[in-house]
Amino acid sequence: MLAPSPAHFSTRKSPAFRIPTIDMSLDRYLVCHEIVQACEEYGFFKLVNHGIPDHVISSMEEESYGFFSKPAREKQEAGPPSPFGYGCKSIGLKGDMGELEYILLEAKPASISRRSTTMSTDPNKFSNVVSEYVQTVKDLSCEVLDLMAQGLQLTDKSLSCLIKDDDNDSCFRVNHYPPLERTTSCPVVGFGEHCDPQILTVLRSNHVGGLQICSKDNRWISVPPHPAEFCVLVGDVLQVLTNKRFNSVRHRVLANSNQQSRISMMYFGAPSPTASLSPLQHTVSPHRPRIYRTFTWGEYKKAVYSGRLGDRRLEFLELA
Ligand code: GA4
Repeated sequence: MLAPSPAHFSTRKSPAFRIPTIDMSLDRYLVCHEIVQACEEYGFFKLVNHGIPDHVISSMEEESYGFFSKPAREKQEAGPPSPFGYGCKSIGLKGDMGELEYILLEAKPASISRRSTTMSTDPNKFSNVVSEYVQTVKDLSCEVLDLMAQGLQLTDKSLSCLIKDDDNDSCFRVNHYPPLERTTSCPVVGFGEHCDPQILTVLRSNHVGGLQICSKDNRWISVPPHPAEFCVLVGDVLQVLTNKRFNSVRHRVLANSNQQSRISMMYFGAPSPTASLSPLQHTVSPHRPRIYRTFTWGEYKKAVYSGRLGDRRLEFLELA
């Protein structure tokens, strides 16, 4: 069990707080503006009226339940999780632990298809369902990045081109948090606090809660679960590209003892390992001098994967 640090541990709900929610069916200009505001304030927002068909979501959820309900020995055949496969409790390579099991996949149809043979008795179906979900959420991510670019007055596709690159390093993860066997009076952390290193994360969960985001004033805010909504999380690379106008959001997941399993699925949009990254023009000005040096995603990923989950890692990219 991971004990939360007392200084950070507050589940108080602020009555004034409302999770930013973007209705994608509204006027584009308004949507761009709201997205930029949410990314500046929280690095996080929810999306409604996103246009993703119900069947794409429900099939993905069914395949996830199907996989996680298999006997442990069969699931282990799809492991270990590094770089891709099945993982149970252990997160990353440096000893972090969580109250979950998960699948980690490369977000590419050919790779999904290869992995499916170890994950399902009907690999074709599994592969088609996962690939369709990933492609649909990738398209949504590109649309969101284009809206962000417009809101920031950047050139049109300056953000989405990074994850559209054939050599993009995006990945897909499905987490399963089984209900805790013991009842506890204090909350237990299911997935420890961290920021996602990529450009952005698009997350969807079933009806079971647990996700919390950290506000600028260090309060943990619970995100109400909604199976038909998507959450967008700003990642470290987007923080760099926007010269810290947007902040990557620290988040964590609390385990629950209410007899219900939480399933969440995340698409992590990442650039090519060789992509050269630095604050984009227009985000740098005499008022807002450049904060980060140029680096490649490959270089940053290597540093991230050799650290602990909760590390604050962007500091080493800051210019002196
Ligand atoms: C956090 C975001 C994604 O889930 C992930 C995670 C990765 C892993 O589970 O292997 C990491 C974590 C994540 C950041 C720090 C390192 C790497 C575990 C860990 C301790 C797949 C990712 O890209 O970075």
